[in-house]
Amino acid sequence: MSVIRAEPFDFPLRRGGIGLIVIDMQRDFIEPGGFGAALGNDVAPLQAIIPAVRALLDGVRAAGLPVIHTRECHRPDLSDCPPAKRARGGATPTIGDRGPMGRILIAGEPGAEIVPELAPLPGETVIDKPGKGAFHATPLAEVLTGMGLRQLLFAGVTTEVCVQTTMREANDRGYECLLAEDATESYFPAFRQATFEMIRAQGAIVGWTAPVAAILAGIG
Ligand code: C5J
Repeated sequence: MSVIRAEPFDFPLRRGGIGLIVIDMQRDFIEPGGFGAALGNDVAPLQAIIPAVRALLDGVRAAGLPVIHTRECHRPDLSDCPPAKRARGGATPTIGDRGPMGRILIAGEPGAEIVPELAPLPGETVIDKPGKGAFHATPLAEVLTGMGLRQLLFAGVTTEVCVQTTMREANDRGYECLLAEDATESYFPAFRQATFEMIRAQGAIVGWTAPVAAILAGIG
């Protein structure tokens, strides 16, 4: 069996059973004028990972492996947005309000779209999710079962929120999960690093981490 050189130990690669989930690489988190910026964050570090995510996407696509993209967004009537979520953060504008890229985190608005460099290809699955985790109130569990996957690669933003939440949910569902270190980013560098350490602790209690180059070498 081939492996991906990873931490805390090599990731056993079960060919045919692995796919990539790219979490929330949306304009609302990555470009000025979106949700992330409205919360007072510098979005530049998130923009900087676009080439690494693209390299991972290209390699996974070239290997013929499935790709799933997620988008954190809500229905225009906000019926799937708990008032507590909308109220938190103290941001103005907030979810559902109008900003430079349309209504913030609302499906169909320009800000909710994935950045053009990472746009889904025809045939790739796109999951719109109202929560931080991608399994809550979405068909992701059924999609993964239908694809016959047992292992998942993860990339996207933000590391400690939507990426980690989804990775933990997948881990609990029995998937072996590997996070691409240089293809994920946080508005808080210390949170990103802490997430890596939490994932890898106690013998890969949530999963593995590895650089994109190591992943590409393993799946190539
Ligand atoms: C956040 C996300 N951070 N995609 N969303 O609100 O991580």
